[in-house]
Amino acid sequence: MITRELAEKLYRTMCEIREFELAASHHYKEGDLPGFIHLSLGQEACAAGACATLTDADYIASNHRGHGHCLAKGASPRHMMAELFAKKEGYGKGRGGSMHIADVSKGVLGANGIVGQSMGLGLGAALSLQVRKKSDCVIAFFGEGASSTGIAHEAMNMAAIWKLPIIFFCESNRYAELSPYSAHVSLETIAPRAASYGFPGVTINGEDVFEVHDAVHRAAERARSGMGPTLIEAKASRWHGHYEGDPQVYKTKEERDNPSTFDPIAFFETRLAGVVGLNAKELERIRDRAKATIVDAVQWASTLSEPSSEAIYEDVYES
Ligand SMILES: Cc1ncc(C[n+]2csc(CCOP(=O)(O)OP(=O)(O)O)c2C)c(N)n1
Ligand SMILES: [Mg+2]
Repeated sequence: MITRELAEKLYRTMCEIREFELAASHHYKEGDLPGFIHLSLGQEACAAGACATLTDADYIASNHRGHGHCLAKGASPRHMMAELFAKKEGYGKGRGGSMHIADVSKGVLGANGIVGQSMGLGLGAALSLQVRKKSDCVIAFFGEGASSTGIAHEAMNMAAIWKLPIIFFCESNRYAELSPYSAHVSLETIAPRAASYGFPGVTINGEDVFEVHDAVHRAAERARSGMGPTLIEAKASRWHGHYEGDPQVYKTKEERDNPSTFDPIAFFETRLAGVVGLNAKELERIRDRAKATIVDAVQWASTLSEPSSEAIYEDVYES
């Protein structure tokens, strides 16, 4: 059941993710952010809807396209932006960058540059919850490309055998790196793969934040009550290239020129807001606050200092 309060939260989170990603894109083009960044523009409803079902005691394991997951799970926009700007106050002290953001106090176990590893990491966290007899659960976020890796199948098999409290959340965003879905997946949907391990798999509209919330809420209840994993495949759309700066020559010109044909935020504004009685003025107020939060994060991050070169030897284990 989506209350008005929950709908406001879902919308605010989607707007914060959108503003964060637009700001990151802008500052990347300006040359302010070192390294690679992968943006989740167009996929905001997945992170917002899924994480709104969780508490701080639940965990998420994220992938290389993880800004939205971390924000939605409660990581600080300031400290995330500081990490992207490679500043000392960033989550990784400015040395990890976009793909290595973690905040254990919020249950964010880490973004991850190794495709598929969010599933292994999430599996370990779920086993730990089971051993400690907790009723919390884990979401492992991954892409449809990652769904064909060896670790994906090992993790799903083990989670099924041990009935671990984990939700395998696949953001099926039409591409894996530069390859379209049909070039690397033989099925029309990923969800039926769950059947081969004996647990439920569902395909949902990842652009409808209410639908995402509903599916993950059910899966979380199943996980918390000891019934084991669920695979959720959310069909979504990756607006930008694989990484910022990707010329996207593998997309049609039409797709490149109109990336926002499917817009989960516009869908919320035109179709979902009315269901819970949110009007245009209220939406504008929430959007403005989200924007102000990200403007503040960028301003804060850009004034901080970089780590010293000696800091590269800190936090390194010696044998
Ligand atoms: C183990 C491993 N193999 C290959 C890569 C290179 N790589 C980075 S992202 C990516 C595609 C991932 O596609 P998908 O899982 O659909 O996620 P998306 O980028 O679409 O969010 C690949 C092959 C990697 N980082 N790690
Ligand atoms: Mg993909």
